[in-house]
Amino acid sequence: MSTARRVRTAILISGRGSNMVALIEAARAADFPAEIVLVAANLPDAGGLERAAASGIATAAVDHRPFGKDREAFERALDEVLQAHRIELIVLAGFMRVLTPWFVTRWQGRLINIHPSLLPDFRGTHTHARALEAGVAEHGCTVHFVVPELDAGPTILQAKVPVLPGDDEASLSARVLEQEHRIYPQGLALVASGAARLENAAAVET
Ligand code: NHR
Ligand code: GAR
Repeated sequence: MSTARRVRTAILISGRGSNMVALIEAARAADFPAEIVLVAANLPDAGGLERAAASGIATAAVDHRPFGKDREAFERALDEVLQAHRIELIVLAGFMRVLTPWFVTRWQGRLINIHPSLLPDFRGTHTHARALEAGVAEHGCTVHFVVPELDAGPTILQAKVPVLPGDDEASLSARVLEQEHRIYPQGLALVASGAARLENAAAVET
């Protein structure tokens, strides 16, 4: 219903932000259950920041580098920005910093990611190269809740693509990215509307 309150959502990026653009465009619809109110990056020169600002969305850069190895100190600075914007839900879109249990527990159930593989296959980085090397017939992407263990959170949605003869990393990643842009807005809508929820998350030692 168009009168429903929209969930205040932040997108975290590190790079070009093509998924961010897909999410911003989907959230333009008045009946979309999430409102994108902030785009934040851990790299001040992330290309997506300018694109977000051009769409009239508030942006923030919290550079992780001055914090050195103190990941939690970086995350406390990021969290302050999120609190200042009264953020309720976080969407990682090509965000390349592993998050500590402190941050993930704080945002548990309100923090989602898209990963360019059919999880639980190919956790971590360089997923397309590894899928080609493994010779799989199908590859794809997964929208999942973030839990402290990397790429191990429960799946919300997946999309599959075929691996075709002659594929290289560029052709395969482009085919997957097209599906990311389709399912990430759907996944965000499921979480923002309450249709998908994180239940029985493993207890975390903090
Ligand atoms: N944090 C937790 N706790 N759990 C997840 O599932 C997370 C996460 C943070 C980011 C996205 C991600 C992915 O989809 C994500 C999921 C970065 C790395 C990584 O190794 C791994 C996974 C993901 C993002 N980052 C290096 C680091 O030291 C830096 C790599 C670089 O800068 O290029 O943080 O796969
Ligand atoms: C996307 O393919 C996303 O799945 C991937 O990075 C790309 C970001 O593109 N994420 C990861 O690999 C997380 N480790 P984008 O900036 O154009 O959305």
